[in-house]
Amino acid sequence: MSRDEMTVLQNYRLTNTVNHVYHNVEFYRHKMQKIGLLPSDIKTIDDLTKLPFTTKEDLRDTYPYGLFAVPISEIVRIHASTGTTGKQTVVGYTRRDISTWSECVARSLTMTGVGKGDTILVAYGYGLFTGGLGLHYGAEHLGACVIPIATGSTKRLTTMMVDLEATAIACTPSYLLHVAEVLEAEGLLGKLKIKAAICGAEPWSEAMRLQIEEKLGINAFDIYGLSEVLGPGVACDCIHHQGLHIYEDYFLSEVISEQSQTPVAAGETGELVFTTLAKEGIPLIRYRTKDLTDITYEPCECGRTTARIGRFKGRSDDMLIIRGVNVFPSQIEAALIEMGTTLPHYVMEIDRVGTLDVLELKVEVEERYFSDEIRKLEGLTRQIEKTIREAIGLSIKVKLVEPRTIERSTGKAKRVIDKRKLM
Ligand code: DLL
Repeated sequence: MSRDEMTVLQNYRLTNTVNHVYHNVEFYRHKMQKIGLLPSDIKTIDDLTKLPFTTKEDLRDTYPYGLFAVPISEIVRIHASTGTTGKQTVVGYTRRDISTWSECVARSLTMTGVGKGDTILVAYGYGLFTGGLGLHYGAEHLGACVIPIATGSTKRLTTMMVDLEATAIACTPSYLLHVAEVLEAEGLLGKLKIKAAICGAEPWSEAMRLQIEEKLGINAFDIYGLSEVLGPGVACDCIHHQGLHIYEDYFLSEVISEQSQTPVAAGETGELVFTTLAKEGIPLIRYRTKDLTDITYEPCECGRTTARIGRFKGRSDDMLIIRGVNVFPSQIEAALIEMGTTLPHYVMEIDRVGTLDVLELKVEVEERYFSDEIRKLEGLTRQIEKTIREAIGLSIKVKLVEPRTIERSTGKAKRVIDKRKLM
């Protein structure tokens, strides 16, 4: 589809969505009335910025059904956010929404080369989290054979991977690295038929993606999504790995400056904002994701003309401010992986000692470092401290720990323990 054709479709769908929320969601009607805006004032996507933003807090304040635009009798599925703070947020899907979602996931899988004839292990959590069922329906829609292994036993997963000759796997990237280690320890790496991994649900660096590809001898793809907007399948990268293609016929995207709340220039980093264009259950207007990325409208080498978002820098609410310096966990991850001397498992602990914030990075290294002379371990520790200091502009304390001492997660990895917030 050309950009002009896409714009025509987006204009049409935006006006429909605005009418839908104005007439069916009191929250939006009030918000629009407050600024004297009528649905007829929104004629094209150029009018988008006239519309107010929606935030996660709005979803919480209207919990559970305040932003639903259809009666509950039209809803066929509920999911809820997995957030660790605050009240849960609940989202609902009509039959058509489920079909749109499956189509978006099917498009994503097609980009990764997965289709009919493939056997895919879906190792995301099933349940209120959107990962499991989202990937499941999308893969079935394509005609692929789904193994709904979910989360739980890594041993069962590695056995099924080999015995059932799975050709693709979908799970979080941090968990896949753990699975790769287990496969290696079991001597199973050479027995795999896996060709693609569809990873997402948490920030991960390009260095980590390449590490997964190398360890498993596969292609690793980045799939993005959030439950408020849909679930997995809002965007995904193609074989060229030059950003994630957004399904712009369903999601109108903006990247804005958090401070000025106005669009940043193409290529500049800002907060991603989505307006859903075809959702019935919970249509969202200018939803602020807090996810930080950049956007390009340049056509991709693969031939797709849709906008692409860059690898995520993290979330604005994951950004740590330590002694006045802004730090993203992904910067530390990229520096560690680039060094190549540690294992990919780490956790950051931030504490306040007196009035000073201290960041301690615990990172796993191979067993042999602990049997070598203590001098070598100390040398490596200083080297990592120096590399990270140069990467983030802040001195930190590094503690090297033995393999498998940092807790593994089968879902989203917990990389940060901020003891300052716990006090
Ligand atoms: O994590 C949906 C999902 C499931 C996406 C499976 C991909 C695969 P939530 O639990 O609502 O939904 O969390 C959404 O996770 O706002 C991002 O901060 C983060 N996130 C999701 N995918 C990526 C990704 C699912 N590929 C939140 N890269 C989002 C970086 C991601 N962060």
